[in-house]
Amino acid sequence: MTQLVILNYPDARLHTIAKPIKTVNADIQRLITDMSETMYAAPGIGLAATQVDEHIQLILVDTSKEQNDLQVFINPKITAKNGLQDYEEGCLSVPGVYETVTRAENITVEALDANGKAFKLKADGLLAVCIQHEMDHLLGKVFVEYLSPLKRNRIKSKMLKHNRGITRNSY
Ligand code: K2U
Ligand code: ZN
Repeated sequence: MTQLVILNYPDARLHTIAKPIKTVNADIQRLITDMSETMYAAPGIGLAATQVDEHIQLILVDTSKEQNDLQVFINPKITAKNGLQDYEEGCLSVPGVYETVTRAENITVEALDANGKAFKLKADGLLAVCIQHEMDHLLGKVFVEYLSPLKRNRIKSKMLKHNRGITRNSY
């Protein structure tokens, strides 16, 4: 298993639109394994392939307390949603930033699982928030884009300094 590098905002690659997966093969299953290791090590409760610079429609979610209930969504589509909920979100691509975002409270998601089998899931609460957050990544959208331009620009400046620090210390 390999831990993958997570892209940091405002890396332009985070705004790439992910392509559908045509065949769930061994390469995809290897990526799922590597992404799960990366997510649990972060630690995080979700991760999109976009964040590890793989621009295909694949997201992982694990909102369980014991972090032992990995859910894989390939080519996910939201087919129904209702209600609204506010949640203070974070993002592994924007470390140290937590801001409230409003999203649908209840969603129905249709996707393929890690074996390529189609399934439908009804989700609410944190699971619904996390799935919507990850699916935004597949559209090239980072959660800070829901914030005011003033807040977003402050976060961008903070992240540019943070990223410079990482680059400087990596030699
Ligand atoms: O996309 C990511 O960076 C993964 C997020 C998923 C997430 C964001 C907001 C709300 C729920 C899930 C990371 O797991 S951020 C870490 C985190 C963990 C628990 C609750 C909120 C944020
Ligand atoms: Zn994120």
